[in-house]
Amino acid sequence: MAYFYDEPSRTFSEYLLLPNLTTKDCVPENVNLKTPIVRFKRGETSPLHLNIPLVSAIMQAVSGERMAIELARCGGLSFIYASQPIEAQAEMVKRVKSYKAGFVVSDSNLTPEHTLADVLALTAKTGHSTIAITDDGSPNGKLLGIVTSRDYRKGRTPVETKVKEFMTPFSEMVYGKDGLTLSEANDLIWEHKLNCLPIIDEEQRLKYLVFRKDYTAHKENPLELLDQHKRLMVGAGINTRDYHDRVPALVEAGADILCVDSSDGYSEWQFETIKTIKEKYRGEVKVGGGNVVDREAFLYLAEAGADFVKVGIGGGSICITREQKGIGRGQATAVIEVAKARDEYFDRTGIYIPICSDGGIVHDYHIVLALAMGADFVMLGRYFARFDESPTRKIRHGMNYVKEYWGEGSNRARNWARYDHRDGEHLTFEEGVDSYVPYAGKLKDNLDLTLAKIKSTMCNCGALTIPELQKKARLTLVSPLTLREGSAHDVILRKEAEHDFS
Ligand code: RVP
Repeated sequence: MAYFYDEPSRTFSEYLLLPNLTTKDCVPENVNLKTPIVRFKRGETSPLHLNIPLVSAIMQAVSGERMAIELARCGGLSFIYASQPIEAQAEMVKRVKSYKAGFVVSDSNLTPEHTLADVLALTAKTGHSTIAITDDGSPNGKLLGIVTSRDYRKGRTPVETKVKEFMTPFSEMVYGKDGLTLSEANDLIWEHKLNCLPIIDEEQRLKYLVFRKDYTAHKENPLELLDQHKRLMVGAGINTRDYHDRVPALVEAGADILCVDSSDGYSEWQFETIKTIKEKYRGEVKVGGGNVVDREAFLYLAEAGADFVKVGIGGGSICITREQKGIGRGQATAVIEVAKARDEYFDRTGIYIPICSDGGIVHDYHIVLALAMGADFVMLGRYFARFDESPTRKIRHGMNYVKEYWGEGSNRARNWARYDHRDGEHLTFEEGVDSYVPYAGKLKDNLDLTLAKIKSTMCNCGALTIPELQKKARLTLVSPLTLREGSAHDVILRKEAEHDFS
């Protein structure tokens, strides 16, 4: 006879946290959200961690290079989507790895033979007043001079004047050599009262420009997630089909961590994929597995060598797997059970395997619930899809803007490898929808607010770190009436009243 669970499976909205004693030192400024992302032994620390417990979903509509750069700058991590050709994915990873905060590739360049008219036209087009003068007018040509608005008088200097006649020539310029740190570049900027410092290589070819204002921005990102070479960290999705070719390309491109992207990770294909990668690279390449929703599946992937395990089936905002196939589990119950299995595995083996709650985060407080239930970090799709940095189009919808957001199991993404049934390279039926989400602006602005809420809740729970929250949290199930009590009730909201009265 089939096995029946005694309890229904639950989702985040069915739980609330109870406050614990808040001591005086328990204030948001003292909360540290650092969290492990790969397995480690008792008494040691994880070789990789996040500075904030959020990663962006392995999805075409979410994790491109722009998202990866901005999220890593804020302390989190993106997993570049796997549903694209290997070369294209590796190129995205490379571009994130070669990004240097504060070092920008010059986008306004001319040659000494151009004229002031060209300078004015370019300035009008780009909005930038600093123009690098190189031998071939390219961003990486030999640097011969620089032009800023201080070098000419608009309306006075004849527009046909050649750039070489009014530019600041290389011999009179202050510049930095490639390899300089941002802090050293900043010292030169201050010492010489510059607005912009060009960085050149040994052959005097222009590499980057460092602007004074960018250094200030860097200072505003103290949580930046960097590797040991001070490059931004980035993850990448893989599948169980072409991993023999995809993994070496991603490793070569510099990916810091991989994750098998599968809607159901409890399979021999996934076991084999993880085990092969761990053996081939002698544990050096970090790879997570999933998705799972129960103890057995977690232990199975733990045995394969997974560095972290992702939890969640059918809870994603764009996911219709439960409707289509009738598989899945309430996200809260899945996280609670897998976290227990993780702790049990740790007690037995001395190896801690972080778990990631993936999908179904609707409100910011759901993130704290997931962490309190034992998740070490959470993966979000819808949340990040709303921001400028997601790779999709922003479209006007009535008086508002929306961004496109589609599931990997939709016909639009055609990520057949994620919904692997080994019956060819196609999706037999959809498990995801194509949708829109309300546009919400810049990632950083939204993230700051979300993190402020997370920290504040943690203080209510008397926890300054995620492990402390996991240990101390007290959670209660809520009845539907308690839920109603939790939002504004039995009042006429001013906004609605004003609308009715007008
Ligand atoms: P959400 O944050 O609720 O939008 O969920 C994102 C998650 O949904 C992804 O990380 C992935 O696990 C899952 N997903 C992605 N595509 C689909 C689908 O088409 N069914 N589901």
